[in-house]
Amino acid sequence: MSKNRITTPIVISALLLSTACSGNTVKHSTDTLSLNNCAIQETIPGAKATGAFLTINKSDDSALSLVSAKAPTVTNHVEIHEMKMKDGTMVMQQIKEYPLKKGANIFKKGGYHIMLMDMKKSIKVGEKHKLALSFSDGTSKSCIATVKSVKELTPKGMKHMKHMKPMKPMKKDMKHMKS
Ligand SMILES: [Cu+2]
Repeated sequence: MSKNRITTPIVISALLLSTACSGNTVKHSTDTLSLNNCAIQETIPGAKATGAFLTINKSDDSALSLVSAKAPTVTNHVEIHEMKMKDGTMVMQQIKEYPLKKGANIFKKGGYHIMLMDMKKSIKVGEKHKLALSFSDGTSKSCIATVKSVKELTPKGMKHMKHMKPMKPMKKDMKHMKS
């Protein structure tokens, strides 16, 4: 009994201390991240949305998430998307945050990507637009994304993927997925 009474305050103060310490010593996320191969896909005629792709390289294993993105010269509506199997079809849907791992975090066509929606205008190959990313520690970092063609941004073998029928293990996994 008396042991518990003593333990609780110690745990709390240790937690407070560790929070205070990490606040002082943790690196600014912009020091640990580099944004590479920033690109936006050209708009297909009639489309008001397109994808933005890049690789976020993280030099340490501190906890940090990508929480939002902006492309002010193109749109005011940007989302972070994931690709998911749903009822045997590959669909994309918004995620609130993307936890960054140490090393390369790749946003590409067919995988995690930045979705530019409700676009003000169409964009053409060769144009450059600022892509600004915001992180869970309140910092942000930007890169200049080059507009590239659909062909250039489509990973090899992706067309083949479309023709594949969903396999049974995928359907089984779906049951465990939320939303
Ligand atoms: Cu998307």
